[in-house]
Amino acid sequence: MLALITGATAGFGKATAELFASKGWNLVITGRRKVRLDVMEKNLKQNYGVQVKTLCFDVRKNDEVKAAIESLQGEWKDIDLLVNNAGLAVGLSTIQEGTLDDWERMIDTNIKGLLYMTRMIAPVMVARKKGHIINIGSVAGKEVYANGNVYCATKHAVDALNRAMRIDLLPHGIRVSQIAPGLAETEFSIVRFKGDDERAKKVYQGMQALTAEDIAETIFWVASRPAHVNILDVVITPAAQANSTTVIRK
Ligand code: NDP
Ligand code: 8X3
Repeated sequence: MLALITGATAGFGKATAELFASKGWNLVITGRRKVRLDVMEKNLKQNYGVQVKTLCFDVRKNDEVKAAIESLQGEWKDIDLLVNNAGLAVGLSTIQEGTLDDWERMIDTNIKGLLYMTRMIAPVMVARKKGHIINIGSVAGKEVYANGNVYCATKHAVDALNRAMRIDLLPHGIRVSQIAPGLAETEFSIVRFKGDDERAKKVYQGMQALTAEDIAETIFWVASRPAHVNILDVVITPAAQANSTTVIRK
């Protein structure tokens, strides 16, 4: 089995690559940080004896997405599972004070990047009459929270696209699923707060956040259901979180 995971250089994507490799899946891992991809390729091959290909590109740039996916030849084209994971939040501010560049980064990555990837890979799955697309949404795609405006909007778009893809791909035997996590400690908040580690740590203070491995296990569970089962949507939060705004902290 072959999985392509976007955003595999950190957080959920990295943990998912590790778990799938440990289960014997061959992988195409992608991201912008080439050194990290190269190190992962070497380690995954060495530790699990699986085949790994790296593709270094920016999901916001459709010409890069196209060139990267078109570079896959032979068996590498036959992707059984696409994990649309690459994404980010940038900034946390009111709509009247938001930074346009932050908004564009989120819209271009979380919505357009996911679409560019899907547009390249879904037709191959349709031709093969099989495949599975797992989209990484968020609790931010189920509700909105103060100052989360544009990030929440992008994840609501993922939520809508997940359901829309399910309808469009249904006649072609392709499964479509969303995982919608709550608070998970990865590089997510460091990116959101532009490298401010202290502010990032405070997001998870006094509570036990989800780990990247928790999400990887969920993705693996969804991907490994019997062929007649499709999991449409999984909302997963820490035990200490009820929704985006209700969190118990010690
Ligand atoms: P991380 O910051 O740890 O990882 C994000 C990954 O996305 C990195 O591998 C990064 O790779 C990649 N990425 C970001 N922008 C681009 C781009 N333009 N082109 C290619 N790759 C890109 O965050 P998480 O693992 O936490 O986030 C993964 C997904 O989960 C995101 O979609 C996020 O919105 C979602 N999510 C996160 C939650 C959390 O609390 N952590 C909760 C709910 C959802 P590189 O920088 O090398 O390009
Ligand atoms: C990430 C979870 O609550 O920080 O999507 O938006 S949250």
